[in-house]
Amino acid sequence: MSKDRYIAAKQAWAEKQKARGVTARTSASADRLPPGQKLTTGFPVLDLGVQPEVPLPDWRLKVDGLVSQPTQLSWDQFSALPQVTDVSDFHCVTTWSKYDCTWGGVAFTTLYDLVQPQPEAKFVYFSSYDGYSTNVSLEKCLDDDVLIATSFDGAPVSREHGGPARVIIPKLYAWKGAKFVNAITFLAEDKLGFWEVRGYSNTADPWTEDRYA
Ligand SMILES: Nc1nc2c(c(=O)[nH]1)N[C@H]1C(S)=C(S)[C@@H](COP(=O)(O)O)O[C@H]1N2
Ligand SMILES: [Mo]
Repeated sequence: MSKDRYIAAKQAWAEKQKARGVTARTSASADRLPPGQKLTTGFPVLDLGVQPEVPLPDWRLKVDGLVSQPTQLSWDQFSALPQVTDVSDFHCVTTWSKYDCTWGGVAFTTLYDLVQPQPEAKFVYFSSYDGYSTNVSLEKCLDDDVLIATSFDGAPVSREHGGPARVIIPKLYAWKGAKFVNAITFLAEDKLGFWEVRGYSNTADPWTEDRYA
């Protein structure tokens, strides 16, 4: 499917769900699988039909916006930051979930400390090499399981899964984690990302089926 048709189809789906009254639900599931999700053992690929090829010498991560120390990191500089590993579950809004993903990389809080956001910074906007973007409140980004991941299950994150580096925010639906990330911008006002402007929830909590805005 072409990129435009794919986006149009996904947007139409969101509108149909909304018309059926499926927006936020309050029924939370007590077990590990969020309501409305099905467990998968594979690892589906979701993208915009573009998997940009970014050679490591060309890769950059810009961290800017309302920060005291804006920076642009090369791959070597990024790799020299403290590395962490976290095991988490992955929930895609299209109803599949995957358990026990082992992600390795740099904690969001490490970048936060590096650039020293100003007190007015309350939102984070992520931009990617494929033109994707997504937005998350700063508060949600500061959980210790939020990573800029460069490895998955012990191997470099593959290109189809968003390598060289992708964001992982396990407590939110996976569209909030930008694959192929290349900029992280701290903002005072919220700014909607790619799917958020197309009908997807701004808050994206899997446990309340917070799928569509
Ligand atoms: N840059 C970029 N990041 C993205 C996407 C995308 O299309 N482009 N899709 C999002 C969606 S909808 C999901 S479910 C996950 C999918 O990650 P996966 O392809 O590794 O399963 O990436 C998210 N991050
Ligand atoms: Mo998704």
